Amino acid sequence: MTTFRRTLLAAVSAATLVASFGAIAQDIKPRIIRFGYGLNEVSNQGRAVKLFAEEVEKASGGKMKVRAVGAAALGSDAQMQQALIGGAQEMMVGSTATLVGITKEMAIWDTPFLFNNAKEADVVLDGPVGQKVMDKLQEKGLVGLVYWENGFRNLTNNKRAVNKLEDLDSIKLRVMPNPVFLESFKTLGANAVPLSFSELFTALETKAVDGQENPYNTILSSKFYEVQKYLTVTNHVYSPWIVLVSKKYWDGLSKAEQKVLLDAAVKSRDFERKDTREEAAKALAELKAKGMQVNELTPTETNRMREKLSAINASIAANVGEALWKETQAAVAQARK
Ligand code: TF8
Repeated sequence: MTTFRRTLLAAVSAATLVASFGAIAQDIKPRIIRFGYGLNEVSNQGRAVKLFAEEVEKASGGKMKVRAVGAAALGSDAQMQQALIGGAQEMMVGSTATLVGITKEMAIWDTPFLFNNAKEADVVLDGPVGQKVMDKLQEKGLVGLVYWENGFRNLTNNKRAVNKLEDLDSIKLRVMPNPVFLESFKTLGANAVPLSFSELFTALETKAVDGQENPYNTILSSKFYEVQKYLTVTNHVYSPWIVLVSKKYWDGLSKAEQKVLLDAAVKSRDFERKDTREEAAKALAELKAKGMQVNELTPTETNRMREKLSAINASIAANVGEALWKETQAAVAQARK
Protein backbone atom coordinates (compact mmCIF):
# COMPACT_ATOMS: atom_id res chain seq x y z
CA MET A 1 0.00 0.00 0.00
CA THR A 2 1.36 3.43 -0.85
CA THR A 3 1.80 6.03 1.85
CA PHE A 4 -0.85 8.08 0.07
CA ARG A 5 -3.40 5.29 0.19
CA ARG A 6 -2.63 4.60 3.83
CA THR A 7 -3.07 8.26 4.72
CA LEU A 8 -6.29 8.41 2.74
CA LEU A 9 -7.68 5.29 4.45
CA ALA A 10 -6.75 6.60 7.87
CA ALA A 11 -8.37 9.93 7.06
CA VAL A 12 -11.57 8.25 5.82
CA SER A 13 -11.90 5.96 8.82
CA ALA A 14 -11.19 8.83 11.19
CA ALA A 15 -13.89 10.84 9.44
CA THR A 16 -16.33 7.94 9.74
CA LEU A 17 -15.55 7.63 13.43
CA VAL A 18 -16.01 11.34 14.01
CA ALA A 19 -19.24 11.27 12.02
CA SER A 20 -20.73 8.40 13.98
CA PHE A 21 -19.62 9.78 17.35
CA GLY A 22 -20.95 13.11 16.24
CA ALA A 23 -24.29 11.53 15.40
CA ILE A 24 -24.49 9.87 18.83
CA ALA A 25 -23.42 13.06 20.58
CA GLN A 26 -26.04 15.05 18.69
CA ASP A 27 -28.66 12.44 19.51
CA ILE A 28 -28.02 12.75 23.23
CA LYS A 29 -28.87 16.13 24.65
CA PRO A 30 -28.24 17.47 28.13
CA ARG A 31 -31.27 16.38 30.15
CA ILE A 32 -32.40 16.26 33.73
CA ILE A 33 -34.72 13.40 34.60
CA ARG A 34 -36.75 13.61 37.80
CA PHE A 35 -37.14 10.06 39.11
CA GLY A 36 -39.48 9.63 42.08
CA TYR A 37 -39.92 6.66 44.40
CA GLY A 38 -41.77 5.88 47.62
CA LEU A 39 -39.27 4.15 49.91
CA ASN A 40 -36.25 5.82 51.48
CA GLU A 41 -32.73 6.13 50.13
CA VAL A 42 -31.33 3.24 52.17
CA SER A 43 -33.95 0.76 50.93
CA ASN A 44 -33.52 -1.80 48.15
CA GLN A 45 -35.57 0.59 46.00
CA GLY A 46 -33.28 3.52 46.79
CA ARG A 47 -30.14 1.52 46.02
CA ALA A 48 -31.47 0.41 42.64
CA VAL A 49 -32.56 3.93 41.65
CA LYS A 50 -29.03 5.10 42.50
CA LEU A 51 -27.52 2.41 40.27
CA PHE A 52 -29.91 3.38 37.46
CA ALA A 53 -28.83 7.03 37.78
CA GLU A 54 -25.15 6.08 37.59
CA GLU A 55 -25.69 3.90 34.52
CA VAL A 56 -27.62 6.64 32.69
CA GLU A 57 -24.93 9.17 33.43
CA LYS A 58 -22.14 6.82 32.31
CA ALA A 59 -23.86 5.72 29.08
CA SER A 60 -24.73 9.29 28.07
CA GLY A 61 -21.23 10.65 28.70
CA GLY A 62 -22.57 12.69 31.61
CA LYS A 63 -25.21 14.44 29.52
CA MET A 64 -28.29 12.80 30.98
CA LYS A 65 -28.62 13.30 34.71
CA VAL A 66 -31.12 11.53 36.93
CA ARG A 67 -32.37 13.53 39.89
CA ALA A 68 -33.61 10.80 42.22
CA VAL A 69 -36.19 11.80 44.83
CA GLY A 70 -37.21 9.15 47.38
CA ALA A 71 -39.50 8.87 50.41
CA ALA A 72 -42.51 9.92 48.33
CA ALA A 73 -41.25 13.52 48.39
CA LEU A 74 -42.67 13.91 44.86
CA GLY A 75 -45.94 12.32 45.97
CA SER A 76 -47.60 8.94 46.49
CA ASP A 77 -47.45 6.36 43.69
CA ALA A 78 -50.84 7.55 42.42
CA GLN A 79 -49.80 11.23 42.43
CA MET A 80 -46.55 10.47 40.62
CA GLN A 81 -48.38 8.40 37.99
CA GLN A 82 -50.58 11.41 37.23
CA ALA A 83 -47.52 13.68 37.07
CA LEU A 84 -45.93 11.31 34.53
CA ILE A 85 -49.09 11.15 32.44
CA GLY A 86 -49.30 14.96 32.44
CA GLY A 87 -45.59 15.32 31.64
CA ALA A 88 -44.73 17.18 34.87
CA GLN A 89 -42.36 14.40 36.01
CA GLU A 90 -40.24 12.11 33.87
CA MET A 91 -39.80 8.81 35.73
CA MET A 92 -40.80 6.78 38.79
CA VAL A 93 -40.81 3.29 40.23
CA GLY A 94 -43.67 1.86 42.29
CA SER A 95 -45.94 -1.11 42.81
CA THR A 96 -47.89 -2.48 39.85
CA ALA A 97 -50.80 -2.74 42.31
CA THR A 98 -51.17 1.04 42.43
CA LEU A 99 -51.58 1.15 38.60
CA VAL A 100 -54.75 -0.91 38.41
CA GLY A 101 -57.00 2.16 38.28
CA ILE A 102 -55.14 3.25 35.13
CA THR A 103 -54.54 -0.11 33.45
CA LYS A 104 -56.92 -2.81 34.69
CA GLU A 105 -54.74 -5.65 33.33
CA MET A 106 -52.10 -4.87 36.00
CA ALA A 107 -54.42 -6.61 38.51
CA ILE A 108 -53.24 -9.97 37.17
CA TRP A 109 -50.12 -9.57 39.38
CA ASP A 110 -52.33 -9.15 42.46
CA THR A 111 -53.62 -12.71 42.20
CA PRO A 112 -52.91 -14.35 45.58
CA PHE A 113 -50.34 -17.16 45.44
CA LEU A 114 -49.84 -16.69 41.67
CA PHE A 115 -46.12 -17.46 41.90
CA ASN A 116 -44.50 -20.04 44.18
CA ASN A 117 -41.03 -18.58 43.93
CA ALA A 118 -38.98 -15.74 42.47
CA LYS A 119 -37.85 -17.76 39.48
CA GLU A 120 -41.42 -18.22 38.29
CA ALA A 121 -42.03 -14.51 38.75
CA ASP A 122 -38.94 -13.58 36.70
CA VAL A 123 -39.85 -15.92 33.84
CA VAL A 124 -43.44 -14.68 33.55
CA LEU A 125 -42.78 -10.98 34.17
CA ASP A 126 -39.85 -10.87 31.73
CA GLY A 127 -41.69 -13.02 29.18
CA PRO A 128 -44.44 -12.24 26.65
CA VAL A 129 -47.25 -11.97 29.24
CA GLY A 130 -45.30 -9.47 31.33
CA GLN A 131 -44.52 -7.44 28.21
CA LYS A 132 -48.12 -7.50 27.02
CA VAL A 133 -49.42 -6.14 30.33
CA MET A 134 -46.68 -3.51 30.36
CA ASP A 135 -47.51 -2.40 26.81
CA LYS A 136 -51.10 -1.68 27.88
CA LEU A 137 -49.78 1.34 29.77
CA GLN A 138 -48.90 3.21 26.57
CA GLU A 139 -52.45 4.12 25.62
CA LYS A 140 -52.75 5.71 29.08
CA GLY A 141 -49.68 7.90 28.71
CA LEU A 142 -47.09 5.73 30.47
CA VAL A 143 -44.17 3.64 29.21
CA GLY A 144 -43.11 0.65 31.31
CA LEU A 145 -39.42 -0.28 31.03
CA VAL A 146 -38.81 -3.21 33.39
CA TYR A 147 -40.22 -4.99 36.43
CA TRP A 148 -38.24 -4.94 39.64
CA GLU A 149 -38.88 -7.12 42.67
CA ASN A 150 -40.86 -5.70 45.57
CA GLY A 151 -41.23 -9.26 46.80
CA PHE A 152 -43.39 -11.79 48.58
CA ARG A 153 -45.63 -10.03 51.06
CA ASN A 154 -45.96 -10.89 54.73
CA LEU A 155 -48.29 -9.75 57.45
CA THR A 156 -47.46 -7.59 60.47
CA ASN A 157 -49.73 -6.26 63.19
CA ASN A 158 -49.86 -4.99 66.70
CA LYS A 159 -52.77 -6.91 68.14
CA ARG A 160 -51.87 -10.58 68.26
CA ALA A 161 -49.86 -13.34 66.63
CA VAL A 162 -51.82 -14.56 63.62
CA ASN A 163 -51.68 -18.36 63.75
CA LYS A 164 -54.94 -19.09 61.99
CA LEU A 165 -57.38 -17.27 59.75
CA GLU A 166 -59.73 -16.44 62.64
CA ASP A 167 -56.95 -14.42 64.29
CA LEU A 168 -57.41 -11.81 61.55
CA ASP A 169 -60.90 -11.01 62.82
CA SER A 170 -61.35 -7.33 63.63
CA ILE A 171 -57.72 -6.51 62.82
CA LYS A 172 -57.71 -3.15 61.06
CA LEU A 173 -55.34 -3.83 58.24
CA ARG A 174 -53.93 -1.29 55.83
CA VAL A 175 -53.88 -2.49 52.23
CA MET A 176 -52.65 -0.80 49.06
CA PRO A 177 -55.32 1.26 47.31
CA ASN A 178 -56.23 -1.64 45.01
CA PRO A 179 -59.50 -3.61 44.67
CA VAL A 180 -57.92 -7.09 44.69
CA PHE A 181 -55.98 -6.45 47.90
CA LEU A 182 -59.06 -4.95 49.51
CA GLU A 183 -61.18 -7.93 48.48
CA SER A 184 -58.48 -10.44 49.51
CA PHE A 185 -58.23 -9.24 53.08
CA LYS A 186 -61.96 -8.73 53.49
CA THR A 187 -62.37 -12.33 52.36
CA LEU A 188 -59.86 -13.40 55.02
CA GLY A 189 -61.89 -11.62 57.66
CA ALA A 190 -59.74 -8.57 58.36
CA ASN A 191 -61.07 -5.04 58.51
CA ALA A 192 -59.16 -3.92 55.40
CA VAL A 193 -58.60 -0.20 54.75
CA PRO A 194 -56.89 1.21 51.67
CA LEU A 195 -54.18 3.78 52.34
CA SER A 196 -51.20 5.20 50.43
CA PHE A 197 -47.82 3.90 51.46
CA SER A 198 -46.66 7.45 52.17
CA GLU A 199 -49.19 7.63 55.03
CA LEU A 200 -48.57 4.16 56.40
CA PHE A 201 -45.88 4.65 59.05
CA THR A 202 -47.85 7.42 60.76
CA ALA A 203 -51.05 5.37 60.58
CA LEU A 204 -49.29 2.48 62.33
CA GLU A 205 -47.63 4.75 64.85
CA THR A 206 -50.84 6.54 65.81
CA LYS A 207 -52.69 3.19 65.79
CA ALA A 208 -55.11 4.42 63.16
CA VAL A 209 -54.53 0.91 61.75
CA ASP A 210 -53.33 -2.27 63.52
CA GLY A 211 -51.35 -3.86 60.75
CA GLN A 212 -50.11 -4.01 57.17
CA GLU A 213 -48.47 -6.40 54.74
CA ASN A 214 -45.23 -5.91 52.80
CA PRO A 215 -42.02 -7.80 51.97
CA TYR A 216 -39.40 -8.25 54.72
CA ASN A 217 -37.15 -5.70 53.01
CA THR A 218 -39.70 -2.93 53.40
CA ILE A 219 -40.66 -3.89 56.97
CA LEU A 220 -36.97 -3.43 57.72
CA SER A 221 -36.08 -0.34 55.64
CA SER A 222 -39.24 1.55 56.61
CA LYS A 223 -38.67 0.66 60.28
CA PHE A 224 -42.11 -0.88 60.71
CA TYR A 225 -40.55 -3.04 63.46
CA GLU A 226 -40.60 0.10 65.62
CA VAL A 227 -44.39 0.20 65.52
CA GLN A 228 -45.36 -3.44 64.88
CA LYS A 229 -44.97 -6.38 67.24
CA TYR A 230 -46.09 -9.49 65.32
CA LEU A 231 -44.93 -10.80 61.97
CA THR A 232 -46.64 -13.74 60.31
CA VAL A 233 -44.88 -15.43 57.39
CA THR A 234 -47.71 -15.71 54.85
CA ASN A 235 -46.05 -15.07 51.45
CA HIS A 236 -49.61 -14.51 50.24
CA VAL A 237 -48.69 -12.70 47.04
CA TYR A 238 -45.64 -11.72 44.98
CA SER A 239 -45.52 -7.98 44.42
CA PRO A 240 -43.65 -6.51 41.44
CA TRP A 241 -42.39 -2.95 41.11
CA ILE A 242 -42.41 -1.34 37.68
CA VAL A 243 -40.11 1.37 36.31
CA LEU A 244 -42.15 3.94 34.40
CA VAL A 245 -41.46 6.84 32.04
CA SER A 246 -43.86 9.60 31.07
CA LYS A 247 -44.95 8.80 27.51
CA LYS A 248 -45.01 12.51 26.67
CA TYR A 249 -41.37 12.68 27.70
CA TRP A 250 -40.39 9.37 26.08
CA ASP A 251 -41.83 10.38 22.70
CA GLY A 252 -39.65 13.49 22.72
CA LEU A 253 -36.43 11.52 23.21
CA SER A 254 -34.16 10.39 20.38
CA LYS A 255 -33.67 6.66 19.75
CA ALA A 256 -30.20 6.94 21.32
CA GLU A 257 -31.62 8.54 24.48
CA GLN A 258 -34.35 5.92 24.75
CA LYS A 259 -31.70 3.23 24.46
CA VAL A 260 -29.68 4.78 27.28
CA LEU A 261 -32.73 4.62 29.57
CA LEU A 262 -33.78 1.11 28.56
CA ASP A 263 -30.26 -0.35 28.89
CA ALA A 264 -29.81 1.25 32.31
CA ALA A 265 -33.24 -0.03 33.36
CA VAL A 266 -32.30 -3.61 32.47
CA LYS A 267 -29.03 -3.29 34.42
CA SER A 268 -30.91 -1.85 37.39
CA ARG A 269 -33.41 -4.72 37.24
CA ASP A 270 -30.72 -7.38 37.42
CA PHE A 271 -28.96 -5.53 40.23
CA GLU A 272 -32.19 -4.89 42.15
CA ARG A 273 -33.44 -8.46 42.11
CA LYS A 274 -30.11 -9.82 43.34
CA ASP A 275 -29.78 -7.14 46.01
CA THR A 276 -33.38 -7.58 47.18
CA ARG A 277 -33.08 -11.35 47.45
CA GLU A 278 -29.83 -11.14 49.39
CA GLU A 279 -31.38 -8.65 51.78
CA ALA A 280 -34.60 -10.66 52.16
CA ALA A 281 -32.62 -13.78 53.06
CA LYS A 282 -31.12 -12.00 56.08
CA ALA A 283 -34.02 -9.71 56.96
CA LEU A 284 -36.12 -12.08 59.02
CA ALA A 285 -33.29 -12.70 61.48
CA GLU A 286 -32.74 -8.94 61.70
CA LEU A 287 -36.42 -8.27 62.35
CA LYS A 288 -36.36 -10.83 65.15
CA ALA A 289 -33.26 -9.18 66.59
CA LYS A 290 -35.14 -5.85 66.50
CA GLY A 291 -37.77 -7.43 68.73
CA MET A 292 -40.47 -8.64 66.36
CA GLN A 293 -42.27 -11.83 67.30
CA VAL A 294 -42.28 -14.01 64.19
CA ASN A 295 -44.46 -17.02 63.44
CA GLU A 296 -45.00 -19.23 60.42
CA LEU A 297 -48.37 -20.54 59.35
CA THR A 298 -48.81 -24.30 59.45
CA PRO A 299 -49.29 -25.93 56.00
CA THR A 300 -52.92 -26.58 56.97
CA GLU A 301 -53.53 -22.89 57.71
CA THR A 302 -51.73 -21.82 54.55
CA ASN A 303 -54.01 -24.12 52.55
CA ARG A 304 -57.10 -22.70 54.24
CA MET A 305 -55.90 -19.25 53.29
CA ARG A 306 -55.23 -20.30 49.70
CA GLU A 307 -58.67 -21.88 49.40
CA LYS A 308 -60.46 -18.87 50.81
CA LEU A 309 -58.58 -16.55 48.50
CA SER A 310 -59.23 -18.66 45.41
CA ALA A 311 -62.82 -17.39 45.68
CA ILE A 312 -61.69 -14.05 44.24
CA ASN A 313 -59.91 -15.54 41.20
CA ALA A 314 -63.07 -15.40 39.12
CA SER A 315 -63.48 -11.68 39.69
CA ILE A 316 -59.81 -11.03 38.84
CA ALA A 317 -60.22 -13.03 35.62
CA ALA A 318 -63.36 -11.10 34.72
CA ASN A 319 -61.60 -7.78 35.33
CA VAL A 320 -58.38 -8.46 33.43
CA GLY A 321 -60.14 -10.51 30.75
CA GLU A 322 -60.45 -14.30 30.51
CA ALA A 323 -57.85 -14.47 27.71
CA LEU A 324 -55.13 -12.78 29.79
CA TRP A 325 -56.06 -14.86 32.83
CA LYS A 326 -55.66 -18.12 30.87
CA GLU A 327 -52.46 -16.96 29.19
CA THR A 328 -50.95 -16.10 32.57
CA GLN A 329 -51.95 -19.44 34.10
CA ALA A 330 -50.37 -21.21 31.11
CA ALA A 331 -47.17 -19.16 31.41
CA VAL A 332 -46.92 -19.99 35.13
CA ALA A 333 -47.49 -23.69 34.42
CA GLN A 334 -44.77 -23.55 31.77
CA ALA A 335 -42.37 -21.79 34.14
CA ARG A 336 -43.09 -24.45 36.76
CA LYS A 337 -41.95 -27.28 34.46
C1 TF8 B 1 -47.11 -0.66 49.44
C2 TF8 B 1 -46.04 -1.04 48.43
C3 TF8 B 1 -44.96 0.06 48.51
C4 TF8 B 1 -44.36 0.35 47.16
C5 TF8 B 1 -43.34 1.49 47.15
C6 TF8 B 1 -43.88 2.78 47.71
O1 TF8 B 1 -47.31 -1.38 50.40
O2 TF8 B 1 -45.53 -2.31 48.65
O3 TF8 B 1 -43.98 -0.30 49.40
O4 TF8 B 1 -45.35 0.65 46.25
O5 TF8 B 1 -42.92 1.69 45.85
O6 TF8 B 1 -47.73 0.36 49.22
